[in-house]
Amino acid sequence: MATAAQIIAARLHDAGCRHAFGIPGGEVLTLIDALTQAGIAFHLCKHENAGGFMAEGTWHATGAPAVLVATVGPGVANLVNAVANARQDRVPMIVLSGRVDAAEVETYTHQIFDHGAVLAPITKASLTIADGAVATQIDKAVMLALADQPGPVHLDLPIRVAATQQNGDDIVRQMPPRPVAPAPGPDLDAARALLAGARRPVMLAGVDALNHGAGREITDLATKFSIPLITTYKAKGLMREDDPLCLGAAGLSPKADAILLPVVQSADLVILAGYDPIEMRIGWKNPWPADADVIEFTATANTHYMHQAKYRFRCNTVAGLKVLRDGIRPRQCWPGNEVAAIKDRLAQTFPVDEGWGPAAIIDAARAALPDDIVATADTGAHRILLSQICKCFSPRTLLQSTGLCTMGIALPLAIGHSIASNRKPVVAFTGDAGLEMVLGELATARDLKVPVIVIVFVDAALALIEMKQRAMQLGNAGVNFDRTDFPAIARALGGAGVCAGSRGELAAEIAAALERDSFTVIACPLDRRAYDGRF
Ligand SMILES: Cc1ncc(C[n+]2csc(CCOP(=O)(O)OP(=O)(O)O)c2C)c(N)n1
Repeated sequence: MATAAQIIAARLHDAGCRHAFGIPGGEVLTLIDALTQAGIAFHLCKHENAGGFMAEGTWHATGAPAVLVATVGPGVANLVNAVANARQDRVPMIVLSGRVDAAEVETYTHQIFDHGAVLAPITKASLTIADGAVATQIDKAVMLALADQPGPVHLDLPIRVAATQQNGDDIVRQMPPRPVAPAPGPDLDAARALLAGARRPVMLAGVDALNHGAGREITDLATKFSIPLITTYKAKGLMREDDPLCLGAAGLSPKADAILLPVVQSADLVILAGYDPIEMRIGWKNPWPADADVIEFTATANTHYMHQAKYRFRCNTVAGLKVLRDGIRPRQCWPGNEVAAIKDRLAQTFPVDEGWGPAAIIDAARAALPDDIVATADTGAHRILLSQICKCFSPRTLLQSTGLCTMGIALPLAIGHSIASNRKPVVAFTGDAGLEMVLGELATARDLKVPVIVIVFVDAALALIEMKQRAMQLGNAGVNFDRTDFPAIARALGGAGVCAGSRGELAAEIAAALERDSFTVIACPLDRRAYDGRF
C-alpha cells in the first residue's frame, strides 16, 4: 500500500525526475515529503514563477519532465507565467498543486479559487486527483506532458487524498506513442519528386525538430544535398552554426529577416523540418504563396494558419526527413557561392568589432567561455543581438523563451540547468530589467550552491520597448529607470559581484567566475540607446 502522494512521487521518479522546485504551504507538505523520500530533491525557490523556469532548466539538461510544486491559492496564482511559457515553448512540465478537499470547499473560502479554471487554457490538461484513480492519473499526466507537442499538465491534489492509502497501488506505465513516419502514398511520392528535382531548396527547422532530436538527420540532409538551413532561435545548434550551410537563426531580428526571408521566398523548394512558427514575428506570416513547393513535417496539425504547405505530413521529424530522401541520389544544389555570400552578408550585418558595446560584450564573453558552455538568454534587445551573433555548436546550448518571450527567465533557467547537470557553470545573459524581476533568485543560487555566471547588460532601460516607443513617435514613458548596483546586491545575497567595462575586464572576470563555487554577477554598463540600429 502507498499513499497518493507516494504513488505520484514514485511515478515521477520512474519518469527520470530528480528535482522539483517550488514553495511549500501546508497543503503540499505530504507531497513534498513523498517526493523527497522517492529520491526527488525538493528545491525551495523565492517565487513559483521562477521555480517553473528552474524546473524547465532540468528538462533541457536531462530530458525528464520538469516538476513544479505550488500550494493552494497564491502559490498557484504565482506560477501562471511559467506554465504559460511551458505551453508556448513546448516544455513537458508536471505542475502539482495542493487544494482543499472537495467537501471542505462547500463551507470554506480562505485562499480558494478554481485552480483548474485558471490553468486549463495554458495546460494540456488539468486533473483533480481522485481517491482510487491516482496511479492512472499520474501516468496520464506524464504521458500527456511528454506526448507531441510536449507541454504542461496540472494535477490538483486534495490534502486528504494526498495522505490516503490507495488500493491497487501498482504504477501504470504507458509511454507516449512511438514516433510515426509519413504514410506512403501519392503525397509522399510528389514530395520526394520535388526534392529530386530541386535546384535551390531551403530548410527551416524549429522546436519540433529540437524535441525530436533531429539534429543529425537535418545536418545529414543539408550536407548531402547542400541545402542551406535556417532555424528558429530555439533550434539554434541543431546543425553547427559555423557550418557553411547553416545560415543561423531567424524570427525576431528585422535585419536578419530582411536577408533570410528573400532566401526562403526565392527557393524552389522549402522543407519545413519540425518548424513551428510560434517563435516567429509577423513577417513570417504567409511568407510564400499557398501553392509554392513547400513540404512540411510537423508534430501536430497546422491549425495556426501562419503559413500553408503543399505537402503536409504529421510525423516525427527524423522519420519524415528519412523517408523524404530515401533512395534519392545526393547532389550539389545551389551551385556557385550564393550561400556563402548570404552568410557573409549576415556576418556583416551584425559586426562585433567595436571596442565596447552590446556586441563587444557578446563577442568577448563567447571567446572567454568554453565551447560547450550552456547559456541562457532573457527577453529584450540584448537577446535578439545575442541570438544573431552567438554561434551554437550543439542543440539546447542557448536556452530562452521564444514562444511566450517572457522576461525573468534567464537566471532561473540557468539555476535549474546547473543543478541538474552536477552544478556545472551555466551563463545567464540578461537585461537589467529582466534581472530585477527575479533578483531574489540570486539567493536561490546561493542556497543551491550553483556556480551560475550572470552577465547583465546594464543600460537602465527597457531597451527593446523604448526603441519601439521611439519608432512609434510616442513620448518617453515607463521605459527608463535608475541604475542598480548589481555587484553590491550579488555580494549581499552571498555571491560574487563585479563590474566589467572593457573586453579585457570581462574576459578576466569570466575566467575568475569559472573558478568559483558560488554564483557571480558581472555588470556591464552600457549607454541608453546602445542597441540603436543593431538588429
Ligand atoms: C514578463 C514580461 N513583461 C513584459 C514584457 C515586454 N518586454 C519585452 S522586452 C522588454 C524590455 C526588457 O528590458 P531589459 O531586461 O532591460 O532588456 P533590454 O531590452 O534592455 O535588453 C519588455 C518590458 C515581457 N516580454 N515579459
